[in-house]
Amino acid sequence: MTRVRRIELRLVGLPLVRPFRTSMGVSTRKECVLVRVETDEAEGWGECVADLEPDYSAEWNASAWDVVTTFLGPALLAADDVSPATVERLLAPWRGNRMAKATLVDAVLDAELRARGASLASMLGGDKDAVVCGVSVGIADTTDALREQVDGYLAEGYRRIKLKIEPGVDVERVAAIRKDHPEILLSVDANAAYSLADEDVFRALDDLGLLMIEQPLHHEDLVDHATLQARISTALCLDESIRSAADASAAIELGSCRIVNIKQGRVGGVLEARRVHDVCAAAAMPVWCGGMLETGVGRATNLALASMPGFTLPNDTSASSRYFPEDLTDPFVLERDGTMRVPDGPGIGVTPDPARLEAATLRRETLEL
Ligand code: SMG
Ligand code: MG
Repeated sequence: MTRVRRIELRLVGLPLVRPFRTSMGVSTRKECVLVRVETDEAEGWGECVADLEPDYSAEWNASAWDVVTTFLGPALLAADDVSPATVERLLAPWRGNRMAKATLVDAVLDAELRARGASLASMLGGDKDAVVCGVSVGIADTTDALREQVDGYLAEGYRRIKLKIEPGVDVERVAAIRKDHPEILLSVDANAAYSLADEDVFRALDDLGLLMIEQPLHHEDLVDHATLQARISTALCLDESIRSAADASAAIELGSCRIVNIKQGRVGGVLEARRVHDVCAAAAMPVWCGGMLETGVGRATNLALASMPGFTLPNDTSASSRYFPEDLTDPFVLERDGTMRVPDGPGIGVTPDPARLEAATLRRETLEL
């Protein structure tokens, strides 16, 4: 029987090394909720993938903060036994809010693993000690500016380039990069900016030898994606539309995609992410680990997840230097061969540097037994 004694929330802010533009808008800084739980046995860390605005999903930093402090946190503090086996059930009475729930699930899991001295990767049955990394490149002002960024990332060793696209800034840009680099793994991510009426765009992209087209249609759609997948030969990958293992099963059944992007924060934490992985593995559907511009805490979690056997495509697990002048943890570094080491210490294997954490903290609150 393990109790949660204390839950510390912090809103942290970090500048980004360069603005990140997607079809949803431009991000110039990272702000997210970090949670530290103290159980009878150990401390555990969780990072919320919600952002400054409810654009990628309905959740955002203030909603995550509110639902943790008002409902989810008090429920954990009141429970007699909080463990990886019980935590999801304790949070289940409240619907949705998967990003907020993920933060607590991951923190409880981290604490339990730290107490046992086991790494998250080993608990998940990871079969690699390093994972292959890609990089997600924001929409640039000009094709030449995009070229320069892509060339820089390829020189660093990234093994897959993903270009963000939006209506009007798509085929021509992608074709230019494909012409420069006929052999690389190249994909695009639309963040739900298109509809079935954009068939010409999809037909043109279909000729560019892309690894995948990520989330072209509505952020909750499965049916139109199935229609589109039947019309083009390039694999569709779903990101926003997959909020659970049940969604993944439905997507498989409907033929909505041929690849799944797993973000543990989007599906309610690492335990549900493992179920998404398992559902996909049973259907021989390749998966890869997406990113939400996480600090080192979330990155460590993602690397452990990506070490699982079904993660066979390059992941959006880029180096700390791709995101931040200075990360909250020791920086994650890209190896020359385009891989990144999976942390092997207890739990997620990293903790924030106390001074950097303090300097980045914008707001804090502690919930106690
Ligand atoms: O963490 O490297 C990263 C970012 C990867 O493109 C990325 N994420 O839809 O996959 C996606 C986006 C969502 C974040 S936009 C704020
Ligand atoms: Mg995406």
